[in-house]
This record gives sequence, C-alpha cells and structure tokens, in this order.
Amino acid sequence: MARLDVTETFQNILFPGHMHTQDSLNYATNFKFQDTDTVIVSYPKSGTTWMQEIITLVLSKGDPTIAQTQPNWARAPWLEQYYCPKVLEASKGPRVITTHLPYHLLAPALQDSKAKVIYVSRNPKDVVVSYYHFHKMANFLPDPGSFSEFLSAFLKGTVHYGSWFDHVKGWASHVNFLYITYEEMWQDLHGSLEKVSRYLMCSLTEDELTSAQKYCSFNSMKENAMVNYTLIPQEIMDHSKGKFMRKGKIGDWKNIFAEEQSDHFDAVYSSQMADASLQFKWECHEHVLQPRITVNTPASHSLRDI
Ligand code: PPS
Repeated sequence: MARLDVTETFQNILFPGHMHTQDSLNYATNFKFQDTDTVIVSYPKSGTTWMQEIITLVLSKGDPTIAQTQPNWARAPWLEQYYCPKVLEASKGPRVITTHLPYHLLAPALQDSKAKVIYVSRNPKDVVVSYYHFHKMANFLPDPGSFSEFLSAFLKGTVHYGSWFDHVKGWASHVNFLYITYEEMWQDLHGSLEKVSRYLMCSLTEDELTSAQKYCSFNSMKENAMVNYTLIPQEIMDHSKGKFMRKGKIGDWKNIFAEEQSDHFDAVYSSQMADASLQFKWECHEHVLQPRITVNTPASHSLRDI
C-alpha cells in the first residue's frame, strides 16, 4: 500500500491514506477486544514507540531478543492500520495492540472489556514540535507549512488524528487504566518500568529491570532498526529530512516557540482544558484514573512549569 497522497476522512477526523482505509477504520471501531489484551493508547508523538518497547521488554523480562528482531508494528500493531488483522491472526499469546484513535471511536468496542489500557500523554507543546518535524520526513503526511501554520492547525484540531485536547480529555473518561506521561518515563525510566510491570502483573527482578531499562533508553532505541523506522523505504519516510528518534527530550518546545506563540498556546489550553477531568502536569505523575478527577489547579499554570 502506498497511497501517500491520499487522506481518509473517518467520522470527521483525517487519517493518512497510507496504512488507513475506511475498512481498516471500521475494523478498529468494531474490534472484539479480549480480556488478555494490552492496549497502548496515545496521541501521535507522545511516546507510543517508547511504550511499545517498554511493554516488549517487560513481557520478555528484560531479554532484548524480541525487541531487536521484530519491528514494533509486528509486535504491537496499530489497530486502525490495514495490516492489523493479519498480524493479530498470526500472533501467539497475549496481544499488545496500539492505537491513536480518539476515545469516542473506541469506547463502544472497549465497553465491558477488561483489556488493560495504558494511556501515554506528553506535554502538548513538545508533541506539536515533534509532530511538525515528523511531517517533514513522513511522506504520507501533508506538507506542514511553517511552524506557525502547523501550530495553528494543531490548536484547531484539524491536523491528522484530530484534536489533541479531545484525545486526552476523551481518554481521561475511560474507567480504570494506567495513565503515564512521557515526562515521567523520561525522568524516572526505572520507576516507569516498575509501574508498567505491576500494571501488567508481570514482575521483574532487579537485574531484569536494569536490562529492560538499558534497551529502552533513547540511545539504544535510536540504534535499533526495529523501532527507529530505518526499515521503512526512503520514499515513505525520508531519513535525510529528519530522524524518527529525533531528540527524545522534554521541553524542546522552548527552542522553537516564540513567546507570543507560547502565550497563545497557554490561552487555548486553558480554555480547552477547563472541563478536563484530570489535572495534567507535565512533570512526574502517574495515576490509575478514576473517572472525573476534579481539577484543583488551573491547568495552564502547570504548562509553564517545565
Ligand atoms: S508516533 O509516530 O506517534 O508513533 O511517535 P511516538 O513514538 O508517539 O513519538 C515519537 C517521539 O518519542 C521520542 N522517543 C523517545 N524519547 C525518549 N526516550 C526514548 N526511549 C524514546 N523513544 C522515542 C522520539 O524521539 C519522538 O520525540 P522527538 O521529540 O521528536 O524526539
């Protein structure tokens, strides 16, 4: 499948026609989850690949063999992408599934399911920067234009995969899942591995944790062809225009946002997140959510903190 210039619109959300079709999106929204499934959920550029690697290494007890021999999309396929049924049919043992879909599209399928959901979020200012650079190298995404133009589309929610705000607020209303931030993984990878292993009820010894930590570090993943997307042909992802494992930092937004862009972002954030059921602080936080946690601190304050 190439379809690099095709955009699929599904329930008013844009998806790259490369990898997504109306059939694949319908398959995802009608999917029959199994109670043994683990589902990684994220808005693009929030730490999806990192969580795929973390889960692979937790389930393999720190042994890197699978992480270094199977591409991430074959171990944890994206539910909404066309090849997913084939990968799942061939899979043995408990399934790990990835999705960028917003909550309202998957909620009916997940209702009454005991599948373990791990939601990864990231400071949206870093998300938009990472996403902007990704648009330049990924030939299945439209030309992002200037950063200012892309930022404006991101804040309006007209970029591919829809609104970041709707994504995080929607998934915050799901019952009982592991919520973890990119920032927490960055600041405490060892602790994050422990949390994921506890949630998956797969305990690791200290040596196994140390090994897992080594292989899901940024430097290790950057060199791992199974996750750095160098297996993808140049015409689909142009690595001369940028790297998938680009910087792997927190707070990189400060290198590109102008002050007025940051102020405008904060204002849109405050207004969009006023009704959020979870307080998002882009520091070290992890919650197994109960629905409708009250927000005590104005969310916009926390955005300025890092
Ligand atoms: S995608 O395309 O949605 O699957 O992208 P996603 O994997 O969600 O996000 C890519 C960004 O995550 C960074 N990344 C990491 N950062 C730190 N440590 C590790 N191990 C790691 N693995 C991936 C990757 O570099 C992208 O962020 P940026 O800011 O662009 O570097």
